[in-house]
Amino acid sequence: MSPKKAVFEALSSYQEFSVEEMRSRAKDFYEQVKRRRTVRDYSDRPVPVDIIEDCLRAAGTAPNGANLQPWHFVVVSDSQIKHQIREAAEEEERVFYNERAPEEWLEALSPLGTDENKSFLEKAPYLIAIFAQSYALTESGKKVKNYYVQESVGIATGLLITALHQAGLATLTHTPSPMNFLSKILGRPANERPYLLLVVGYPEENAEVPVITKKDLKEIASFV
Ligand code: IYR
Repeated sequence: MSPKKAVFEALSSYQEFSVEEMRSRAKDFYEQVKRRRTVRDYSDRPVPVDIIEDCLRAAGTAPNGANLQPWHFVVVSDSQIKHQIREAAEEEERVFYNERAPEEWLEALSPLGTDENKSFLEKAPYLIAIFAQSYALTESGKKVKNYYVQESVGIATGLLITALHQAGLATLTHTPSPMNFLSKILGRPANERPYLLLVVGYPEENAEVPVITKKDLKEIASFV
C-alpha cells in the first residue's frame, strides 16, 4: 500500500495577541493553573457528564506521535464498577505500602500522607481510566504500530487534568501499581495498557491538602 499523501490547508485557527495581551494571558493562565491541587477528599455530588465529555475532547487535541492518537479513556460512574476498582486497587496498595515499597520511596511519600485506603475511588462521581495503545488494530485485525505512546498519552493526560481544573473540578492522578486489574475489570483489549486512573469530582466540603511547595522558576528552567 502506498503512503497517504499529505494535504495542507491554511492555518486559520491560530490567534495572535499583542505582546501586552500575551503577557497578561500568560500571567492569568499561571494564576489559574497554580490553584490546582491534587485532591483526595471528594464529595459525592454529581457532575453533568457533558462537562467531562468536553474535557475529554480537549484531551483528544493533544499533539501525539504521527497523529495516531494512541489513547482511550473509560469514564466510570457505575457504583458497582467503582467498587470493584477500589477493592482491586486497595489490594495492590496494601502490598505496596506494607511489603513492596522500599523505605526510600515511603520516605519520599510521607509528606503527602497517603496510605492504602482509597475510599475516593468509590466516593467521587467519576473515575477516568486512561489507556495507552501500544499498537492499533485495523478493521481487518492488522496491527499498526503507534509512536511515542508514553509521551503522547502523558501530554493528553496533562491537557485533561488542566481542562477539568479550568472547568472547576478537582482531580487526583492515581497510579496503583501494577494496574492490570483495570484492563480486566473494564474489559479492555490486549493492545491497551492502563496508564493512569484519574479521580474526578467536587472536593468534599472540608477537604484538606498537604502543605507542599513547588520549585521556583530558577530551579526548573535555565535560559542559555
Ligand atoms: N500508588 C500509591 C503510592 C503513591 C506513589 C506516588 I510516586 C505518589 O506521588 C503518591 C502515591 C498510592 O496511590 O497511594
